[in-house]
Amino acid sequence: MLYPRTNEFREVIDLSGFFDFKLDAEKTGKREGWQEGVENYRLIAVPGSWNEQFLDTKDYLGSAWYFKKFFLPSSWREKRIWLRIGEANYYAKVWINGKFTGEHEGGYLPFQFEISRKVEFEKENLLSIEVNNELSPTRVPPGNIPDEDTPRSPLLRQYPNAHFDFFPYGGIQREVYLFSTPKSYVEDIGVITKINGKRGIVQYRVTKQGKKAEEAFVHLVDNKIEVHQKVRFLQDTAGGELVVDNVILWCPENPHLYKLVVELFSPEGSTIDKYSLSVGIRTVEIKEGKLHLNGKPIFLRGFGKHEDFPITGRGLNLPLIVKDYSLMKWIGANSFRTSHYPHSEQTMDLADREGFLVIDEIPAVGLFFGKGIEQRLALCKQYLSELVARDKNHPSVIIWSVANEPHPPLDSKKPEAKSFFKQLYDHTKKLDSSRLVTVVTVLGSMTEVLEYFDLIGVNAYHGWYSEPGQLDLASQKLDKALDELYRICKKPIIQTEFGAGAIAGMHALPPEMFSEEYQAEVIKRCCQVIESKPYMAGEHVWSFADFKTPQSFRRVILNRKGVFTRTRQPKLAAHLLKRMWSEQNNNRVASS
Ligand code: BDP
Repeated sequence: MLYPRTNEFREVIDLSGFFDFKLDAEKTGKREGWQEGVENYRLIAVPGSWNEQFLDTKDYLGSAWYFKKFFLPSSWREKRIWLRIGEANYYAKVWINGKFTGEHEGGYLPFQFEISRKVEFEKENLLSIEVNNELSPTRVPPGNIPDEDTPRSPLLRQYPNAHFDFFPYGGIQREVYLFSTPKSYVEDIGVITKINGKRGIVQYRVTKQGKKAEEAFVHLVDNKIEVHQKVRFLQDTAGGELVVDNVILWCPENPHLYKLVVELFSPEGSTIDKYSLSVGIRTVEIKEGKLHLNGKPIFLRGFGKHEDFPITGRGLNLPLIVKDYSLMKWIGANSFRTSHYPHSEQTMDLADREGFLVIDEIPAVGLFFGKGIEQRLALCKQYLSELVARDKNHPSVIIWSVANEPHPPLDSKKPEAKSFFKQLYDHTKKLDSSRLVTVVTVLGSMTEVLEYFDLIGVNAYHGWYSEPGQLDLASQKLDKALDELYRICKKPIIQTEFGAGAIAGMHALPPEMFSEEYQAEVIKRCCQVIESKPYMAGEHVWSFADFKTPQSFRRVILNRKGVFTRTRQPKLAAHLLKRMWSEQNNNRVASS
C-alpha cells in the first residue's frame, strides 16, 4: 500500500482539522440516518484520541460518529478519487453523501476506498464515519473477557477492562486524506534488497491498475548514481533487478537512502503516472547463531515504546515523534519495538532517515486460546497482511513480531496454540521472506512454540514482578533463566522488556522500589547479565516513556516504567543508559 503523495500526476487533500462529532452510546445512529449528517454535534480534533478532548469521553467505549464536508477541485474529474483513513480504533464504517462506502475492522493501520463514483463536483460532499472502540474477547487486542474464559487473577482487573496494559484509546488517531491518482496508476511497489560484494541489488515489483499502462520505467538515484530499467507489463505486475556498484549500505551509523522512481508509460510513450520511494539497501539475517545486519553481527539497544501523550492520547503528534528520535539518539539507542501495535507511517519514515532498527509488531497482545480463537487468528493474519503491505519497503524494519505475551502462557502446550503460532509464522514468511519473524513471550513460557521462529523476544521483570527489592537475587535468576531458555531454543534472543517502575522525583538510598535509583539499578544489572551472554541479540528496556493505562491499584495513573516521564524528561535511568550505551558505541568504533 503506497502512502498518498502529491506530484504532477497525483494530489492529496488533508482533511485533518476539526470534524463534527457525536457519541452514539445507544447505537441508534444508523437507524436514525446519521450517515446523512446530524444537527447536534460538537467539534473534535482529528487526528487525536477522543478520550481526553472532552470530560465525558475519558473512558468511553462504544460508537461515535465523525462528519466532514468537503469540495473537490474540478481537475479531479478525470482522476480516480480515494479516501484514506490513517487508522480508526478499532472498527470504522464509512459513508460518502449518505452512500455506504466501506468498513474496516482493526486499529493502527490505514485503509482506503475508491470513492470516484460516490462524490460530486461543484457541490459540497459529506463524509460520515462511525467508529467503534468497544473491547471484546474476539477483537485483537481483546478485552472484556468473561472470567470463566481465561483464568486471570482478580488482582489483575482494571477499568476499562482491557486484556492489555495500555489505555484503549478510541477515535480517528491518524490523518484522513482524499487523494487522486490517474485512471491507470501505480498501485503498489515492493522492494527487496541484497548485497553481492560491493554491489547492492534492488529487486523490485510494480503493480499497476488500468488498461492504459503498458510499460514502467524504473530508476534508482542518489546524488552520485542513476541506474534504470524498462519493464513491460504482461499482467498487472512486472518486476526486475537494479544493480548499484560501490553501494552505500543503509545502517544505523549511515542510513543512506536511494530514491526509486517508477514511471508508467502509455502505449504512445507518454508518462501517465509516477511514484517515488526511499530505498535503503541492507540485509538482515541470522548467521552462525547471531543477528546480522549487512553481514555483520549487530546488538540491538533501545526500548519498547508506546504512542501516548497527554490530551492527544494516541493521536498523531509530529513534534513528539521528532523529539522521541532526538532523545533516542541522545541516549545512544539504535532500535525500538513498536509495542504493542503498528506506529504511525511518519514514525516509520523517520526511522529510515534517522537509522533506527525496528521490530514491527501487530496488536496481538493479551491473546488467549479459549473461545473465539478462530476469529482472533483470522484477525492476526489480517493485521500481518496489512502491516507488511504498509511497511514492507522500510529498511528500518528488520523483524516482524506476531504477538506479545500471549496469555496465559501455559496454554501454549495445547495443540491449537501451537498451530496458532505456526500459522502466524508461515503467513508472515509468505508475505515477506526477506525479514526475520519473532514472537515476544514471557521468559520461560511458551517454549513449545519457539521452534517456529527465527529469533525469540522475551520479557522478564526480575527485581520487579519477581524478586521485588532483591537486586542480587534478581540478577542471578535472570542469568539462569536466560541460559535455560537458550538451552531449549538455541536461537538468538532479544530481551524485549525489562525494567522497573519509578516515580520521577522519588529517591531512595539504598535503592527501593519506585525510586529513580532502584529503576536505574535494575536496568543496569539486567543489561550486565544480558550483555554477558553471547547468544543475546539485544536489550530493549521497558519502557521509553511513562504511559497511560487503564485504572488499577497496580498503576499510579500511568505505567511508570519509562526512563523518560510522559512529557519526556529524563529519570536517573536515562542518564545511566546514556553512559552505558555511549561507552559501548565508543568501544565499537575503537575496535572496528
Ligand atoms: C509486560 C507487557 C507490557 C506491560 C509490562 C508491565 O508486555 O505491555 O506494560 O509488562 O507490566 O508484561 O509494565
